[in-house]
Amino acid sequence: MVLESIHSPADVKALADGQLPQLCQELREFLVNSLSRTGGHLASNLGTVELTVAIHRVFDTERDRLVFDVGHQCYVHKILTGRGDQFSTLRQLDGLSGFPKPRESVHDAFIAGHASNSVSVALGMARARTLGGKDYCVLALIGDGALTGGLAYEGLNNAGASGEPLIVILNDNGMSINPNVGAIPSHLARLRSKPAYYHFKKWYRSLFGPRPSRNPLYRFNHRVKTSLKKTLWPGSTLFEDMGFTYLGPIDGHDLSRLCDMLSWAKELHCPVLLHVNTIKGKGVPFAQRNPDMYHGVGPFDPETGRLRGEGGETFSSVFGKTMADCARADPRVCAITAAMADGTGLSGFAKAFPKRFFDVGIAEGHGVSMAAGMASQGLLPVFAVYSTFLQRGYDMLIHDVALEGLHVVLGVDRAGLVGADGETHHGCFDALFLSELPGFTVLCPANFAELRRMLRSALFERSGPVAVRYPRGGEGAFREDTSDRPVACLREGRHATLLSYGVPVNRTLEAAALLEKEGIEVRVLKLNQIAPLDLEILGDSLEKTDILLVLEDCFGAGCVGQRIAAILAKAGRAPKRLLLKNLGGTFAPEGSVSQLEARFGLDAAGIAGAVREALMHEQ
Ligand SMILES: Cc1ncc(C[n+]2csc(CCOP(=O)(O)OP(=O)(O)O)c2C)c(N)n1
Repeated sequence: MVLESIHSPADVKALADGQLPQLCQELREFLVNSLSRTGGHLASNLGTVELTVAIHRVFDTERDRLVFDVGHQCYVHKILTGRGDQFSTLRQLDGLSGFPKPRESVHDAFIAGHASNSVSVALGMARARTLGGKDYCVLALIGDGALTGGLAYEGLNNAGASGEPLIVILNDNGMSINPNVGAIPSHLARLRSKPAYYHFKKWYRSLFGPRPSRNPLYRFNHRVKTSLKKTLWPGSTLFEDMGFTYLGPIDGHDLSRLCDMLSWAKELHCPVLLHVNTIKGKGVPFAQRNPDMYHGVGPFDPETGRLRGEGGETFSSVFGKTMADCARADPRVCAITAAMADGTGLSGFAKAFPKRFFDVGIAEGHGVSMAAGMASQGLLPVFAVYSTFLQRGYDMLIHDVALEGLHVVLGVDRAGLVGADGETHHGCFDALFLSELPGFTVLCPANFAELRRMLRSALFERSGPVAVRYPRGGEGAFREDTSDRPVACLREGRHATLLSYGVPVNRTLEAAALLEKEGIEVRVLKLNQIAPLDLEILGDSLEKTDILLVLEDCFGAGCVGQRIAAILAKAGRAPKRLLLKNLGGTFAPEGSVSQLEARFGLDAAGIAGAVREALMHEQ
């Protein structure tokens, strides 16, 4: 076993060339076996095995800075940098993160999770290096999917013109999570079909010996050739036009070619874009056949790839079906996704209404603005987007949607704690930032029936911007549809009032049941609408007990509880004791939702404990 001897990148460098194919084979086996137990991002990592090995052969990630885009493809890097033995804890509470984390290892240059920022971050590092008089290399590893995000172009535009030595490795597999969309993939496909250009460049370079970029004649010729080519041959690549030296496209599974090209890119000392073609899911038939399905998976059978324990209705699937029903009823209804058709439950809609379905790529800001344009012309656009990625579209929500009060509907998926993806992915801000926007209505279903009703109401009964926010996964024990009221009383009690919204209502009811056994009677209130929120909506429902406890799986500053406290204080109607239980000021780590709820005291035991404590203070 070659992999057993690898504990650090130095061990990778020490291997003979002939051992590398074996290492790659063992890495793939390791990924399949390990992820079959824990789940994780399988297909993207299988596709970047050779590329990651080659990076570690040529660069020193302790000194050089390797910036991953999204970072879901960092597993092989983690294995080669001494973290293989922690893979049984991948994406679990206090375990190994599924994304790069500088806190975890010196080899992880930067945090990642959200797409398209790697070139900007890498340029910042390159500038710091140059200003500091240092000479380490800076690399950004970005996929063709991430290249659909506008931020990537802001980075490329600036980096190309900067002249800063920096290497952007474009991992082009033709896939985002689903097949990639838009004009850029077509541009890349055209480049892919012209390997002759690369072969010519390689031959020309070989004329100048083993280290051509040290040869002044080569450097001079390179500059003349680049400017001549730009003037005389307009068919250059987008990247060359932006100031990059473009290398490739090369086969991303050919190790010796990868090492050769990475060394060349390193020698060039300028902004370089290395175009690498890879196959997502490479080497594992079931993943290679269905790379979208094995992009991110739960546990599966390592032989057949059959997923274990998946299936069943989720908030996303109910959302998708309701959207299709609404589209059937009204031809103005359109659906938008930012590269998350499967994740947001819209695949069925896409098949049934291809003309009214728009995948904009990883471009959440654009998705919001496009929805605003559609709404301004009388359509009924619904942008289905994960809470965490909607953060990318905040200015567009303010400027393009809220200012004109346009009737854009947001399906805010993965609101609240999401589990294994961890701190970059929890949907813990939308309840705060959407509620702050003038004219926005924010609805919070706690079960499927409420989601169906609230989505219909958002589309057909309300005006202005409306967000319907719902969590990852399925519904809990609470199934009653209370969506006809802004505030619903689920249970009466005289000792304290518990207020929550969305699926945390389940935990609140469980806590009430626990307390009842001890003779403590709590009222349970459920907010169906967290914005707008005023005294009229809240009524006198919060004043029936001396103690009010507001429970939320979002950040503390600006949370619903704080807004309620301000409303009640202003009216001189604050309860004797008002307690807010939420995530406070911390980023929640990875872990199952129930583990995280317990950690933040938002599980039934934690809530019951908080009530007992509040009652003790009252005595
Ligand atoms: C801003 C943002 N939107 C959406 C996502 C969800 N997402 C994670 S990976 C991915 C596809 C990335 O495709 P690509 O960069 O080509 O990498 P590949 O998985 O194909 O290697 C998407 C859409 C994200 N991480 N960040």
